[in-house]
Amino acid sequence: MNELKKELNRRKVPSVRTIHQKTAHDLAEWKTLREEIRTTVLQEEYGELPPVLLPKIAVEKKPALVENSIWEEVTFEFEQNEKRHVVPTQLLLPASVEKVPVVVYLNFRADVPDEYLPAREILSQGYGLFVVCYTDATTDDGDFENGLAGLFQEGERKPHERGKIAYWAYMASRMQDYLRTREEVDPSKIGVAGHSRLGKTALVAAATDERFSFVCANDSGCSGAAISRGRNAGGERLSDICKNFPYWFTINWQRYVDKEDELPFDQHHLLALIAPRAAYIGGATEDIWADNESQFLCCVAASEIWELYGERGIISPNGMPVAGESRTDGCVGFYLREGKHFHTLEDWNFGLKAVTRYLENRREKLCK
Ligand code: GTR
Repeated sequence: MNELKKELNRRKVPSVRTIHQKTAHDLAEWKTLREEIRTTVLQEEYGELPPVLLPKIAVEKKPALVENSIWEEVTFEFEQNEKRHVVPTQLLLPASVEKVPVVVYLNFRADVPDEYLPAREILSQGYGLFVVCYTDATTDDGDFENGLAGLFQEGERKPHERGKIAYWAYMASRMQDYLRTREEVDPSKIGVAGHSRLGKTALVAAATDERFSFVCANDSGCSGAAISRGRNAGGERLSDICKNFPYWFTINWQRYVDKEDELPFDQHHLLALIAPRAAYIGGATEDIWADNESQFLCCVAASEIWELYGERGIISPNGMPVAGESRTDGCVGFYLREGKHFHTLEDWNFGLKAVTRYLENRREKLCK
């Protein structure tokens, strides 16, 4: 661990307990400071999520994907300022005598199963899935007049106003609202997952909605789970992401291009907003762009906040995992798969194994 702390110092990564020259020394102080951290991260990077709307819901049954499960198409109809937007989602639940855990999954496509979504295998592990194609919420471009963005954005975006990631995260929270109305679902076991830009989105959803009890963020990289300061060669930097995808973020985020040292926070502050709930971060060996070391360091740097809660953060006495290994015995974890930028069954298995262990341990604790 000492080597890791040295690397964090070398990169001048600020303590996760500190922002704007204020430091939280204990849990009570953290609970106050975290609100300032959340406000700052949103103001500078993603934007505040829109106010909660109560959509009209329509449910249509579909043929089950596997035996002993249900599949329903759940349609959300949002209305605001005399504008309407409809988002189709897919709910798949395994039959069970007990209430089931469910993963809200933001995907690039509406298909179930999908190359990123081995739905049969996930259901067979006892997890339900609630899936949305992210562009059905609002498009992945600089147009803020369509979909959910069109319901809320008034005129030109101001520097602190939300980018697209905040809208996608908002959709995940509205899906959670609906899940909590379903008696088959255990409301204390609803999590959120995503890959790449949607891994970033899953982190924002979990950081802003405390009802999510776990998050799995796969290959989320720059402006996701990777520390921005002192990036490794070949890793995506703010200059890249702000040039290619400025609309994912606030306009404020551009101010830190090539000035990462001036950031009042780093991505471990985002991760720490999820404490004391579970956060599992996935990387792939050939995904240099997402910078695995920076993602792993983020887990290490955020972990002390879990310790303030009396929980374990990342447990990794021997440093970073090698390919095929996971460090997921704590409430924060990192796993590394061999191969390219992708959301594979192996990633899902790493993540769900960690989540299952977390949920079981938590139950044991509650029973004591
Ligand atoms: C890349 C982007 C990454 C990642 C990825 C994706 O081009 O630079 O940060 O988000 O797209 O979402 O597919």
